[in-house]
Amino acid sequence: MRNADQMDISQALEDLAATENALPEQHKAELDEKGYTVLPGVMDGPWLAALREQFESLCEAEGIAAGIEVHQEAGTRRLADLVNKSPVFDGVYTHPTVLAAVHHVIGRAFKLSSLNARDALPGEGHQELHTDWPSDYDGRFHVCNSIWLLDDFTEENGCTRLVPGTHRGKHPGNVLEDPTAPHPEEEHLVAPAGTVAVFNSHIWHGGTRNRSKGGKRRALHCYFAAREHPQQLDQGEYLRYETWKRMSRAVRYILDVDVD
Ligand SMILES: O=C(O)CCC(=O)C(=O)O
Repeated sequence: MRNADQMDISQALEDLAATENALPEQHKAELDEKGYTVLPGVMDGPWLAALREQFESLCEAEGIAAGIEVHQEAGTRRLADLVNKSPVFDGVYTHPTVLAAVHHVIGRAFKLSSLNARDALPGEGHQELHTDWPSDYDGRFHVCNSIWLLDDFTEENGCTRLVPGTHRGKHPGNVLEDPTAPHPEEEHLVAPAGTVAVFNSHIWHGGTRNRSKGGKRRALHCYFAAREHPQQLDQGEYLRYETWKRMSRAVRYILDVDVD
C-alpha cells in the first residue's frame, strides 16, 4: 500500500484523475503510430473567452518584454511563465486527458517544462521543421508537447505542420536539406478553437506562415519533459507564493516544486 503522504507520478496522476482510462485507446494508438493526436472540444466557450482575454491583456501589459522568460521570435507574439500569470491557466497544465496522453508518450515520471503562448502575425510565423529534443530517437521519449487552439487553425492562418511517424527517427537537422521547405508527408493541424493536439515532441513539426488578412491564430504550448531533464522554465525559480498556495500537492509535483 502506498503512503498517502508520499507523492510520486502514480499518486499525482491518480489525484488529478489522469489515469490510464482517461485517454481512449484510439488516441493512444495515434500517439504511438503517428506521434500526435487531436482532442476536440477541450476548452468550452467561456474558458476560451477568458483565455483569449488574458492572452491579450498580458501582451499589452508586457509589451516588448513579452515572452522573454523563455523565448522571443520575430513575427510572433509570445508569452511565457503563464503558470504564474493568471488562475485561468490552471486547468491547462492539470488537464486529466492531456496528462494521461503525456504519460502515455513519456512512459515514466515527468513534469511541466513550460507553459507559453504563441501567435503568428499576418505574413509571418513560418518555422523550420524541428523537434523539441536535440538528437535522434534513442529508444525512449523524453519530451511531449500540447498545443491549445485559442482560435480556429486554418490552412491560411499559420496552422502547425507535423510529419507523422518521424518521432522514431532522425533529428531533422541531421537529414533534411532544407527544413523550411514543405515536406511531402506533412499533415496540417486544421481544427476549431477549443481543440488540443498532444504531440510527441520528437516528431518533426513547426508553425506555418499566417497568410490570412489579419486573422489571429493564438495558441498555448503546454510542454512536459521526463523528470530527469531540466525544465525549459525553472518552475521553482519563477513560482509565486500565491500560485503555490492555490495548488494541490499533486499539481506541485507536476510542476516539480516543493510539495509541502
Ligand atoms: O505554434 C506552432 O504552431 C508551433 C510552434 C513551435 O513548434 C515552436 O515554437 O517551437
